[in-house]
Amino acid sequence: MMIFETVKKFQEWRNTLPKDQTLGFVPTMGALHSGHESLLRFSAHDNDVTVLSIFVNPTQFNNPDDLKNYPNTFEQDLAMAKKLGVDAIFAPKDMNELYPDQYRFKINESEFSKELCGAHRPGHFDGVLTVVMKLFQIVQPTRAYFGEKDHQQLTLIQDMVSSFFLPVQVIPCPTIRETSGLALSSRNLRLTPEEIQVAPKLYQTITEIKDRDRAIKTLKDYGFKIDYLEDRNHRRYVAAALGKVRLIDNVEL
Ligand code: PAJ
Repeated sequence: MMIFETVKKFQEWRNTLPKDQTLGFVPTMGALHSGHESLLRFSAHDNDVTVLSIFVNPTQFNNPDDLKNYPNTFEQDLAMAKKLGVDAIFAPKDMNELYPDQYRFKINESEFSKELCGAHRPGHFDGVLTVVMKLFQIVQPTRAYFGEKDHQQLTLIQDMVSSFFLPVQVIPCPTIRETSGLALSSRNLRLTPEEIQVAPKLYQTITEIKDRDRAIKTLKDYGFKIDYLEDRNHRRYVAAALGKVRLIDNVEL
């Protein structure tokens, strides 16, 4: 398994791959769990070569504490990648590697990116779309794998790909959950033992209580601080904080 920290070294390797080989790409911010693992398995199944990227992208964090506290389990991540047959990891250590322009150029979507998570995290989706665009240019994947866990992100990336005629197929992958229903997330590592007991109520409530106002009240009673709970396009989206940890989830209605 190859590990690259610079764009140049990665591109040199990319250029050695035969043109007729398919390349599957899984972009992540590390602290890998079974959700990421499932994306990597889909990619390895569908493609000749699988590339994983690990980069905690500063431009998508509107909260400096969230960035500072983002979990880092790099050695474990390497072990998981190796076990799953990942061919190469692109893991730039330095922000300048991906932002030689100091973020002077960015992708800005003007509608859906301003709603739901975008309304509560100003600039978040500009950061996500910009880094994914950069990664697509560097990695040049045939297929790229994204989780439905971040459904708004997935939708915006699909729309960006079609708007800019990017030659990549975006493959949506189902949300992986604990048996309790809690969606796996790197941020779950930061929940206290008490919060871990309450966290599954998020999924249970949005699936079991159809009435929106009652669902919101129930979550508040459990101690969640709600950012939003909205039903649209046959899907229910929720973001809520438990202590210092912000959780998101969504289900098909
Ligand atoms: P990250 O949160 O590390 O997630 C990487 C990918 O794993 C995303 O496509 C996400 O939807 C998926 N994922 C996370 N938890 C999942 C779960 N429980 N089940 C299925 N898939 C899951 O999303 C990002 O990183 C970043 O915004 C990124 C796209 C890498 C851009 O920086």
